[in-house]
Amino acid sequence: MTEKTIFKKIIDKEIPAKIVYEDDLCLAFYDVMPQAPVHFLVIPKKEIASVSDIGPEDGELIGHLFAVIGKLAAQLGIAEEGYRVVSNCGVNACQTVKHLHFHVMGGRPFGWPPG
Ligand code: DGP
Repeated sequence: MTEKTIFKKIIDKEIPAKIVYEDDLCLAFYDVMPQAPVHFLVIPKKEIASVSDIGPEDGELIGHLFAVIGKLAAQLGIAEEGYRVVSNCGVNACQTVKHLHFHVMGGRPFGWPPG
């Protein structure tokens, strides 16, 4: 059996996290290495390794995750000035945790294109 990812352990409440929001399908919690004044992660409870592993059957779930992102961004006060949503996928994008996650960052300006 493969070892649980750190995010699966957070879902299973085996390790603590500063949880922002939780429902049957997803969990949102603050990133331990924040890159912005507000930086939280939104993850599905379903174990999907990365964007590359999203299937057509996940359409409703992914839509739900983005609805949650928008709602939390508004609640946490970053929606008006704008925020960035990022999903690192694979080695070149520096994905370190192989459980699909969306970084939601706000409270400062972000450059484009990214470095
Ligand atoms: P990445 O896989 O590169 O998209 O980033 C994973 C992010 O997860 C990284 O910004 C740090 C964060 N992270 C890693 N381990 C933990 C943890 O145990 N708790 C929390 N809250 N965040 C974590």
